[in-house]
Amino acid sequence: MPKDSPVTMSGSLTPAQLDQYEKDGYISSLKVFDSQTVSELRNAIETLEATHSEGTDGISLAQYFRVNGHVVIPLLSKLASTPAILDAVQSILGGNLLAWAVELFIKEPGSEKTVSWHQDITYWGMGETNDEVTAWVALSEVSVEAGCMRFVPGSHTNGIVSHNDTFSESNLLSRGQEIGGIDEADARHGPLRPGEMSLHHGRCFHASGPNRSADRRIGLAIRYVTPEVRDGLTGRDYAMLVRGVDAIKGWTNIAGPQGLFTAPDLALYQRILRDQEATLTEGATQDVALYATGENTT
Ligand SMILES: O=C(O)CCC(=O)C(=O)O
Repeated sequence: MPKDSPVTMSGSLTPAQLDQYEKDGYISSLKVFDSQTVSELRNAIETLEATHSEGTDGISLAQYFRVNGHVVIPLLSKLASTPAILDAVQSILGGNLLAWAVELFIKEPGSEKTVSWHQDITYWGMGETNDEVTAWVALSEVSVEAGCMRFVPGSHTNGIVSHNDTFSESNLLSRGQEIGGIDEADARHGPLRPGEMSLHHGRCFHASGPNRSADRRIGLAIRYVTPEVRDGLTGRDYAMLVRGVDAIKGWTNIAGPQGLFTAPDLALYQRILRDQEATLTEGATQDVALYATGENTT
């Protein structure tokens, strides 16, 4: 949104943008960061890659970047509270928001890594909720050539459809899960300039291609939920309150990290992994790494 746009209690999306999200299940090209901020954020991420190339506590940096990095890396936790992102998400989910996951999707220049057609919430143990939205922020040029996301407009009106586990090595998803039979002619590309974001619904079919550009393709995905999502669900899951209140407490509320890779945060990270693993791997026919960790050099 332009800086001078008033943000109302109902959030920053215009009625037309909200209608588009509700009709298509996604909306693209929303400006969040100026170019200076994007370059500082990219620099901070690449500095971490340089200083933590060995990982921490027996876990690679690539895994922290792909799974729950906001629990141990203050930068990622802080990004989940970016006002311009929350203002837009609030238009869709309302004023009580928790960040369930923060992930970096990095494809190196020339990478053949792809993401197959899928719905996000298939294995997340949240049921078929409408109350989960991903904000995906471009921290580099995310063109068609660089492997931006593609979406099937209106596909979020389906329930959760069946996915085949391919366990493909070139797939960035944990099980290489894919929805079969999608006609590419129905898909729309969602290219993003650095600092822009898209928002997508947890049941919207989406995918992405290889990075044929000469630069890294860096995307920050933040998964937002409402307190109601876990109302009545069994099992334990964790989320960080980023706006409003959680009066329901179906989520175990976590605070942001105390510092970079502190011992208590690393212990919490392990606990969350253990508790989430059973949900995310349920029904898999072979061992599943919680998420494929991409090809970061770390
Ligand atoms: O970054 C990508 O290519 C895919 C991201 C994705 O599937 C997601 O954020 O849900």
